[in-house]
Amino acid sequence: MYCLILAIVCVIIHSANGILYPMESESRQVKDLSGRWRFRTDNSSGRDTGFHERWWERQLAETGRVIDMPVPASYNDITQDKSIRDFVGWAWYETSFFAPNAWDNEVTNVWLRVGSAHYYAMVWLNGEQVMEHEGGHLPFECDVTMSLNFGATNRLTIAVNNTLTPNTLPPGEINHYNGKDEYPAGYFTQEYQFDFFNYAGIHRPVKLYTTPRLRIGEIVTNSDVTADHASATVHYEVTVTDSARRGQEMASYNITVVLEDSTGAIINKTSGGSGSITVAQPMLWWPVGMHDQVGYLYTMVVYAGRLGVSAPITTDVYRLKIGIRTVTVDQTLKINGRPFYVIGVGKHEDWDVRGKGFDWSMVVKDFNLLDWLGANAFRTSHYPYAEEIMQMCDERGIVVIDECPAVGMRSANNFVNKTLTHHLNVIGELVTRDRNHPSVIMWSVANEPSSQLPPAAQYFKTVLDRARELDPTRPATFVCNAGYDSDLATPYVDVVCVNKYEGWYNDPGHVEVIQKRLSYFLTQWHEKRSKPVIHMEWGAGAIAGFHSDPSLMYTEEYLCDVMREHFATFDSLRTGSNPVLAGEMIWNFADFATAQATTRAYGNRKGIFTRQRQPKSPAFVIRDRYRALRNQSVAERQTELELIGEHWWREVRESWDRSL
Ligand code: GCB
Repeated sequence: MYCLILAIVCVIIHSANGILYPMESESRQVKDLSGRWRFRTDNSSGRDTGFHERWWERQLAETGRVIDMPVPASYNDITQDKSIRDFVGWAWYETSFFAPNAWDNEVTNVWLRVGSAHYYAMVWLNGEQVMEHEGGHLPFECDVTMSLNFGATNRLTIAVNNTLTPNTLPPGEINHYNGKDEYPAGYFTQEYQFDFFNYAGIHRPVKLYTTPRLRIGEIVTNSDVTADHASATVHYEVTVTDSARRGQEMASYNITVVLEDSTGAIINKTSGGSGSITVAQPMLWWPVGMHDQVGYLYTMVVYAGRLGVSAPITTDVYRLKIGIRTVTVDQTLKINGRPFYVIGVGKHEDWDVRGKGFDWSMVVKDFNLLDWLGANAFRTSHYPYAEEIMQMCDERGIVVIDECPAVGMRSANNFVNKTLTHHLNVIGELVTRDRNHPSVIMWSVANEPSSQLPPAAQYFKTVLDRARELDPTRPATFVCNAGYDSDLATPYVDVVCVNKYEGWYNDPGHVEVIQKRLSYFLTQWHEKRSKPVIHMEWGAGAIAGFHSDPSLMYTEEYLCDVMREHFATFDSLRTGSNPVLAGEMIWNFADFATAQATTRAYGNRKGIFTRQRQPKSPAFVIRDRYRALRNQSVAERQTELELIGEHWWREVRESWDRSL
C-alpha cells in the first residue's frame, strides 16, 4: 500500500529538457534560496498525512514540529535521529523569501529552479502547486511570475520522496513484512541493488532567476576542427520563447551571436537562430596532459531582442562558455584527432555530514586532489553530477564520462516499457543539460545492468540510439559487467567499458594471477567487439590504517599490490599500433557511504582517499603512475613541437616537473 502513494501523485511530469544554467547578465538576475530551511518528515504509516492535511496550504510549523535543515544537503546525516537517517517516504521542506517590487513589471519573468531533489519532488509556491519532477539528479524549473507576491514575503514548500521502485532510476523495491509476526506491525524496508547510500533531500541549490519575457530558452553548440587545427567552425542553434504571448504568435525578434576569446576580445559575430562562426587559428580545448593551455574556453554571447524595441531590458543576454574540440572513436579514442588515454577515477557525490548535498569546499577540494593525482578524467558514477562540477571540468581540462542514474538494473522487471519511457526522459534531460560542455566526451547510459538478459539488447539499443540522436557528436556506452560471452548489449556501444575486480571479487587474496587473468579478459573484449576498451572499475578494499606485510586483503599494502599488477597489464595493453586499452579508472576516488551490509564496513573502503579526503598509501602509488603518464604525453608533444621549431613547450614541461 505504501508504494501506491507515489503512483497516485505522479500526475504531471515537467521535463527539464534544455534548460540553461541560471547565469547573471545585464538582463538576468539570480537569487539563491540556499540556507536554513524548515523541515519535517511525514511519519504516518502511509506517509500520506501531509497530502490529506494539505501541509502546503499553511506554515509547515503549524502542521507539527519542524527542525532546521540546510539546503542544499542530504537530510540523512544532519541530525542525531536514526529515524531521519533511515527515513523512507515524504519529507517536507519550507522556506520564505522576499520578491522585490522591481521584478513586477511588463517585461520580466521570474523562474524557480531546483538544481536537484532526490527522488520525486512536488513544489508549491504560496500554496499553489507549481512543479512536480521525477528523478533525483537533474534540474527542473518553471515560470512562477504569476504565483509570486511581489514586494512581499513568499512561502515555498517542497516535498521530496526517496522511495525507489522497480521503475525508478535507480530502481529499488519496498519490502513489506505484513503477516510476519516476528516484525513490528507495518514494518517495511527499502531495498536496492546498487552500492551507495540512497541519500535524500534537496541536493543542489534552489534559485529564482529573472529573464525578459522574450528569452533565450536553449543554446546548442558543437564544433568542427580541420585536421591541421588551423581553423574551426562553431555551430550553434538558439531557441527563443516568448511567455508574454503564450498561445499567440511569437513577436518578431532578432538574435545576435558574438564569439569572444578568453580575454573578452571579439573573434567573430553573426546573427540568426542557427548558424556557424569560423575561427581562424583556434585555441582548442585540450584535457590535462595534452597541451600547455588545458581547458581553453571561449564565450558565446547570445542576444535575443524584440524587433523595433531598443530598451536594453527587453534584450535577453546569455553568456555560454564553450570549448572547441572534437571527439572521435576509431581504433582508439581521440580528442582533436590525437589518441587520448584515460587515466581517471570513478567518483561519487558523497561527503561527510552533507551526504550528496552540493558544497563548494568539498567540490574544490576534490578538484585539487584530482590535480594532485595527475588524473585527466572521471566518470560521474552513477548519476549526473552538479552543473557547477561540469563547469569546473571544462575549466580544468578534466574529461568526463557522463552517466545516467541507471544503476542496479539487475532483474527482468527493470527492462520494461515503464522504465524505458523514464530512461529516455532522463537521457533527454541529461544530454540537453550537458551537451555544451567540452569536458563531456561520452555518455554512459547505465552501470552494470544485467545485459545478459534477452530484453536488455533491444532496451539498450533504444537508449543508446536516443543519446546519439540527441547528440550525434559524442560516443555513447554503458558500463558492462556481464561476461564477454554472455552480454547482449555491447554490440550497440561505441566504446566498450567494463568493470572487473581482479584480486578482489575474482580470486580474492591472489594477486599472483591478476596479470594473466586481466590481460586475457581485456583482450577477449577487444577481439570480440573490435572497439576500444576502457577498464572502468577495478580496485580493492583498503581500510585506512590497516597494514600487513606480506599484504592481506583490506590493508593499504594489499591495494598497492593489486595496483602494481594492474599497471603491468595496462602498460602491455595500451601501446602498439592497435592498442587494446583506451583507459583505466580506479574505483574509487574516496571511501563512500553505502547501505548497511555485512560486506561493507562503515561504507565502501575502496577509496584511495578516505571519506575525509586524506590519502591512503595507494593514493601515492596511483599518483606516481598518473603523473608519469601525464608527463610522458607532455614529453611526446614536446618532441613533436620541437621538430617543427616550437620551443615554448619546454617551459610547460619544466613547470610540471617542478610540481611533482
Ligand atoms: C561495482 C559497482 C560499484 C561498486 C563496486 C564495488 O562494480 O559498479 O558501484 O561500488 O563495484 O566496490 O563493489
